[in-house]
Amino acid sequence: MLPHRSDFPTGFLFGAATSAYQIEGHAAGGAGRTHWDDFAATPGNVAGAENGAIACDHLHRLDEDLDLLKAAGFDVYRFSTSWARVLPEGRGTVNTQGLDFYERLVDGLLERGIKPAATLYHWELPSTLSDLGGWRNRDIANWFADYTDVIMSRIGDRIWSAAPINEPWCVSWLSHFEGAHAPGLRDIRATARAMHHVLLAHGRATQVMRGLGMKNLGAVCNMEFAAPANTSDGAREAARVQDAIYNHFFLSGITKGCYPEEVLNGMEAHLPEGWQNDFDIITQPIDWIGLNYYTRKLYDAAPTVENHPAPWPATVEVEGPLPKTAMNWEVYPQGLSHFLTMMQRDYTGDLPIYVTENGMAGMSELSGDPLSDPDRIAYLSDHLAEVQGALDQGVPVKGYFVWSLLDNYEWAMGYAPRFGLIHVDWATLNRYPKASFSAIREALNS
Ligand code: IFM
Repeated sequence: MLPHRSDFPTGFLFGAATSAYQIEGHAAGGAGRTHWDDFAATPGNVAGAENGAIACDHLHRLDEDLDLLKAAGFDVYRFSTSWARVLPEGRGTVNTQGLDFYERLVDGLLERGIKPAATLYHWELPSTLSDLGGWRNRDIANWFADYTDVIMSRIGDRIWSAAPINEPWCVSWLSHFEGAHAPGLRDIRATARAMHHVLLAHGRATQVMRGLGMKNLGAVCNMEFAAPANTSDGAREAARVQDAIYNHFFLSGITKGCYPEEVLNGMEAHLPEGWQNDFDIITQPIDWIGLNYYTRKLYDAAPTVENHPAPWPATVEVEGPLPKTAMNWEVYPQGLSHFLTMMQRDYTGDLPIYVTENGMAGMSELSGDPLSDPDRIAYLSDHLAEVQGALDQGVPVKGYFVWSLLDNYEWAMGYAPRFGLIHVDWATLNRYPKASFSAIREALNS
């Protein structure tokens, strides 16, 4: 059972979130190749070498999907625009079909009384820009600013809120240090550059959108609760370092104009020259901050390698004991209120906070009408209770977005994990609402 709309402050917004490459069907509509197409085509990177070529075919089923958002009673829809759909080569020639599509999307939302919340980058970098070094190349900040200008000159006047980049940690650390997402690098210098440039691009895009007269601009960071795997000093230190990398680096850069000491200890030597001079751009004023939250991780000190100390950050992940989702992620709702209160206390004060993503993946064994997904309802309910707890403590949480409206392309895991309130049959692409969709509809419409 989900809490009702009336259990939240008046004006609290409920939304659903998706992203372009995960649902649109990237092969259609004149979009250019992206580094995710390249990454997925490389053996071993993605389950079944699956990519986003068809995904949910949202491009051709836009009205049906917008009707589902409306039927659920959502106030706001968080979607992303694809850089490679707007500018297939990353720069230069505009794909007018792409601009037309995003205009239809925004107008379709407004016609249905739903607020459009746009994200400009949710991971599908045009391959041509990847060839030039992608997020390692400082020029990306200006390429991104130019793309922002093109898309927002067309739809910015009707956008309710906008954020430049989804989850800077994934764009940089996960993709350049862990090699788990495109471009699949494992290189500390590339990582440091990507971590800094992603924030520079955030700042440049924010400047462009302000220049266009847009309001309600924010930033979306993902966070994972980092806990020591045992009581040793080594485990405590490992959790502290991972917490700094994951949960403080980006927020600190954007809101305070500095990076945490624990991260600089390992990364400073690899940051681009003159990084300290970029904070005027990075700390552009924002109107809200978004938190994407799913899980916690346990850490221990990495063992020595042939008597040599493990290189920084010298941490290893340890499997945790809590129940897990289909992503093998522990369910740890308490982390959500932890981060909401931490963000307000240490970084953002009175700035509105939105939970811009939260949800869980199941596998496909669903039956019944509507399709039964009690674990998802419990997950959402437990996390919404943590939001209520934070509200009770005075944290200015203004809204909550479920990830995700539809089952979709879950990046390196392909199409097996299903995050949707709506089941998508991958053979027919038909949509089937799950019980969690009905539970949301009751909670929002009653
Ligand atoms: O599917 C992703 C999304 O693209 C970004 N945030 C986390 C989700 C679940 O892994």
